[in-house]
Amino acid sequence: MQKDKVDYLLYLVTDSTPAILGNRDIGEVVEAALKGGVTCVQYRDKKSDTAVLVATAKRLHRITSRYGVPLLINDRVDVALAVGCEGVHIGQDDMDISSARKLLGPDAIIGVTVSNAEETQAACAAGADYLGIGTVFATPTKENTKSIIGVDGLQQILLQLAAAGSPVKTVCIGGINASNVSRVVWQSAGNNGRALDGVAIVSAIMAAPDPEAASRELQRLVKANPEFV
Ligand code: TZP
Ligand code: MG
Repeated sequence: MQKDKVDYLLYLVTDSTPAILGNRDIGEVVEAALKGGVTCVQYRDKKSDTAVLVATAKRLHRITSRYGVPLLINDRVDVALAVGCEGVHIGQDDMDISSARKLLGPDAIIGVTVSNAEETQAACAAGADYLGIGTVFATPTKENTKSIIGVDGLQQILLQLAAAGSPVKTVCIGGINASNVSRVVWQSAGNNGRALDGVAIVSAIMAAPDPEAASRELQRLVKANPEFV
């Protein structure tokens, strides 16, 4: 999979906790979301041990590969290497970007969470392929988040990237759902700013009674936005 062809439009981040996944099967929920139009999947599981992470990631990778969609692993460069999936998503407290790049190679996708100007500058300089910008809105899915940046904070970062002429791709994350996604995409681009490449979503897809329908509706809303034309 060529990483410059990756579509970040509707980026699903998984969650295996009972509050979100319940007793459903993660593979079935992810496959339903893929049928509904998810374009990128991040396997995020903060609790399971390494054996479960590797086994689940292998299974998810078989599923995402059938849809031609990349699978990224949250935090764990070793799991991504073991599975041979398309890349990782790392936070500010995880392995640094250049070490991850050294291990994964030039073709891997490396995404980084950023919430302010300094982190954005550093992630771009270190060669991140995309940025997960947030937390936009407070969300029960990630309670210990250090910074809620709002749509204004998101727009500031997009303006910074536009001013720098950066080629890095962008998604926003945190509390995004069908009721606010259009406004977030529209407002964050501002008048002469730069548009997001996509939106990253956990609960509005993973916890939806019908993840396929939820994904289809979110994709419709994002695509209807003139910023994405
Ligand atoms: N990083 C910032 S907020 C968040 C992550 C992983 C969780 C977003 O979850 P939701 O349910 O889409 O608000
Ligand atoms: Mg992390």
